[in-house]
Amino acid sequence: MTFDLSAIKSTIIPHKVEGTIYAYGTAGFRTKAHLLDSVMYKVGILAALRSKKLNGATIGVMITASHNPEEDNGVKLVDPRGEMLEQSWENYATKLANANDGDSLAEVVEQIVTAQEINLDAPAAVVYAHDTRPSCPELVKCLESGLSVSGAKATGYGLKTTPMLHYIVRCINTAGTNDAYGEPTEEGYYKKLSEAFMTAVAGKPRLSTLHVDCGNGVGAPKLAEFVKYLPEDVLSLKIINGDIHTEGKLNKDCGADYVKTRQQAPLGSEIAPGDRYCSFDGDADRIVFYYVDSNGVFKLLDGDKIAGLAAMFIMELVQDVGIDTLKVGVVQTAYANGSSTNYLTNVLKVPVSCVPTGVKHLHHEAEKYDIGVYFEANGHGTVLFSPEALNTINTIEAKTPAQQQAINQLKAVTDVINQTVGDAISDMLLVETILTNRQWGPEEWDQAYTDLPNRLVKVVVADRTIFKTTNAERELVEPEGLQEQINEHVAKYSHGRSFVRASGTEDAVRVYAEAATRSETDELANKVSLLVY
Ligand code: 16G
Ligand code: ZN
Repeated sequence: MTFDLSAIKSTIIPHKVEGTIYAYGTAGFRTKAHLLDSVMYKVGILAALRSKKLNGATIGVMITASHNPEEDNGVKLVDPRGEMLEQSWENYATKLANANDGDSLAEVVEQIVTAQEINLDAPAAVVYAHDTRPSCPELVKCLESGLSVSGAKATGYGLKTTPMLHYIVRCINTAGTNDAYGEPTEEGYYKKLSEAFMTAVAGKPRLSTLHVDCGNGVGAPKLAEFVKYLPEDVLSLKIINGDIHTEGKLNKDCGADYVKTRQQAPLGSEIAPGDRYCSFDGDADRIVFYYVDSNGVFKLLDGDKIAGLAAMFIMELVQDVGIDTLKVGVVQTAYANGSSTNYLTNVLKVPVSCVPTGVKHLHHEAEKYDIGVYFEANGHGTVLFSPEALNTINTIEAKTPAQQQAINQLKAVTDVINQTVGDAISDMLLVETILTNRQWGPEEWDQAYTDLPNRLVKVVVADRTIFKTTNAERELVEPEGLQEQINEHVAKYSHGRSFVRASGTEDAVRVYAEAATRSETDELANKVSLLVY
């Protein structure tokens, strides 16, 4: 169990390409897979140190590059309650990854140990999993070698979706407490979700078949396994793009990111009016829905639409249960469609917070509410119930059968939802719960509000770090004067809105624009892009 500081000097896996610089960003480390062997080894060390710091609490490591192309890969850490790695540790991750010889690596480890007052003899436990990328098996070995030199008790969970690993970490760390989250196994996950879903839709007729585009990723085999836990008359699913064995197919012209950014149906779908569709991304932590209307027009039901649906349903349930003292809130980013914010604020009359891009920001803000609904427009999100809210829901006594029914349903909803992180399978079940209870098709769901036309443009610039933002990324403070120029353009358009921010995952700047019509939106996006060059 001891940490062998001298051994890391001889076992270090150095960078393959000299001069590569790594950064632990919004999505952990993410780059071309062949550049990651050294990083994986260091992440093994980091995970062990994090676990030792937390007296042996189990830490998770997920190897995935989500919606990125197949040749990429990545890795991120999961903290004991299933959340993302605490932000203050991201810097340690970056420092470790960039240490390129045994001596400097040992030095960085010592710095972390001193700064965090870590007892190197404390126990360490780490669980890890990976997605379907061909590069994973090699990278897993590198991670294992870092874990081994750090004396961590390491347990591989093999192929998993990202949210499954988050779930498993939380289950392990809460086992035997009042706060136990479930069985820390894949089967335990399927059972918890399927049982909760059956309760949540009990007595309601099943909806038509939902086609699920799995982006040829890990969601496909896992969803195929999951449906075995649900009778056909409760939920009917049909998987498309479920080929995880043919090289080159992962996320290729399909999956949630493709559908959201192109605003078109994925390869392999033959979508007709009346059909119901959704898409997962490559590690199954994001989901978007879509359909074509009676005129054959493609319509997207993205993360904003899911947030609106979930907030509406949960607020009504809370009222039916008679616990509307609980404060419900919604968290969005600047990418949320203006119409969605308007709907939440003025129709549902629910408080809305706007935070910078990246799940950790949304998650933390959502924790400030009793029930916090958070979704990024790209389909990543979930609902958090505070311990007090859960306690209220679990202990309230019904005075009428109608109230009892509402309580049962709200309890089931808290179990359908993966509260550790956004989860495509769990979010899919939440949406199906609501649509089944309302007996709604996608068109009824879509009626809540009409999206403003919007455009997202990627602009490659010489140095994206000069773009500094404030006000949850909605305004630029630097380069000086640029925001005023953007404002001048925006003012000319009805419902105009535009903002510029540096990407956290790509070497580029993103320009977002929305306005009352498609042509005005395109014009505004163009004008702002020209300012940024
Ligand atoms: C990462 C984030 C995602 C965000 C995206 C923005 C997590 C787990 N993932 O993938 O939430 O939407 O970055 O990318 O936080 P960008 O900075 O390149 O626009
Ligand atoms: Zn993902």
